[in-house]
Amino acid sequence: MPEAGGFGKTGTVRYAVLGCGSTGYHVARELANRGEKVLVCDNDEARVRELRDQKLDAIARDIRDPSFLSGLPGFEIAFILSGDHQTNLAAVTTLRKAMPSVHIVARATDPLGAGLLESMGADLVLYPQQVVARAAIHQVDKLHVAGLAKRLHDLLAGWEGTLGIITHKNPDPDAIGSAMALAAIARHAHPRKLECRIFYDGIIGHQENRTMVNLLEIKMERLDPQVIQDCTYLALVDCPGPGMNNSLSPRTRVHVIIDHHQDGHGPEGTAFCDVRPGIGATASILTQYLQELDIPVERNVATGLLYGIRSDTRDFRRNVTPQDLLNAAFLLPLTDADLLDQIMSPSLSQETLDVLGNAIRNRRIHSGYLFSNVGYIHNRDALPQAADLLISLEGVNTALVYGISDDAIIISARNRDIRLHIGNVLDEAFGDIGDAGGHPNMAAATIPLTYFRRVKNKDALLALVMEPLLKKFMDLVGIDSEAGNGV
Ligand SMILES: [Mn+2]
Repeated sequence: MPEAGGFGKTGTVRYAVLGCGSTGYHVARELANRGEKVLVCDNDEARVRELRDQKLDAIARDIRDPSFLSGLPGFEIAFILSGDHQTNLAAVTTLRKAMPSVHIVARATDPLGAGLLESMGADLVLYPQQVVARAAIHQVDKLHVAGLAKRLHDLLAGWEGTLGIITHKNPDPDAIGSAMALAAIARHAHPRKLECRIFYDGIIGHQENRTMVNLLEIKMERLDPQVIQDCTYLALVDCPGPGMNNSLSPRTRVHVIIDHHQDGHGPEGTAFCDVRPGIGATASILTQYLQELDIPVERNVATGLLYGIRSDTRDFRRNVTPQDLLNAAFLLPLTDADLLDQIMSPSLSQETLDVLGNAIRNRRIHSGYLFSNVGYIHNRDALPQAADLLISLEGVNTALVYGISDDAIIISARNRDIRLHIGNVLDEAFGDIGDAGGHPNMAAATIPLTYFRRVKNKDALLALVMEPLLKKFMDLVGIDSEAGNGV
């Protein structure tokens, strides 16, 4: 058996392709085309001559033979690609023993053989049939998105008048960035005949979101029923339907829906609907459209979209998919890095600081659950920030922060217990009396005060209402609310 150190006497190459049938040949050719030095071994002398004729560095060796490495130059990465399972298994065994640090990619001839190759020391096992299936599905997905983008573009190109783009209530960067991008697509499709206006309701509360709107010079108007009358067409971004996280009546006819939330899909008659719960941000979907349509992306639109993807995925740490990363990579060179930096590091408002302070001070922890009452709040966007902060506390798996505004009780929840879907729990606990739901790891609920709006002492009202609500929540997740001692 040759020593690992014995290689390299005749020079070193980076890659070796061991077993050179059609799969091996394609890998060797691809590497050679990239200018890489590749060593090829095959036991068929005639095949070796053929490969040499094609300017490949080929040597006749039977890779089943435990001494096949003797006299070969050293290499760092080996592709073991013959069409025979026993041959590949023998080669993996020999190679792993002789060259412990070499990186081994081996071909399986059936799914069962894959495990065996791995157990003998292959770092990566490829089963070509599966590789082909995945590539085919990836291509079909890409075709599907290209088709969607084109359909949206064609639709917009046929419209004249005003397109009202509506974000969800209290819009976040994903909603705002997506609205900007949809307006850019509409401008491209129909530059003179279709005017775009962006609407929102609630407030743009988070200091970073306000900075985004100011620095990117986004014109956003308040949504009121009268203005909606002025629009020829309506589009919803980052919310799944009329009346779902926006103040439209559920019967409002909307023409375009683009979203990534789980619940709901476009009502009948929606001209264009793309709701993809699998993806990390609506801004990701819009980025795909811009890419597929080959529309030049303006600096402020690219910056808005990238900020949308980053903030919805909490900087690529939450609900992120490979597609989100690809889209972010596409946007990065088109963005204004200084501007993004300014948006992401705005000054903290006094009120936000107070809410964070209250949330920290009033926290109560029970069996890994943290509850905190922040009392009366003016700016509801401080609440998710408080929840984000408190979930990072040691020993806390789930954080529920709640407060009261002039017209609603607001709950913001974060969760890192994988057995719990906090969105579903909030929906079950509060869905019958308000708007509640979200993702497995983040969720929110808004419970309107209706008749109790006029109650002056909001703090007392909050304590009164929350007691049975928290009990219901605790019963659902299975903590003993009695032992919780007034949690
Ligand atoms: Mn979103």
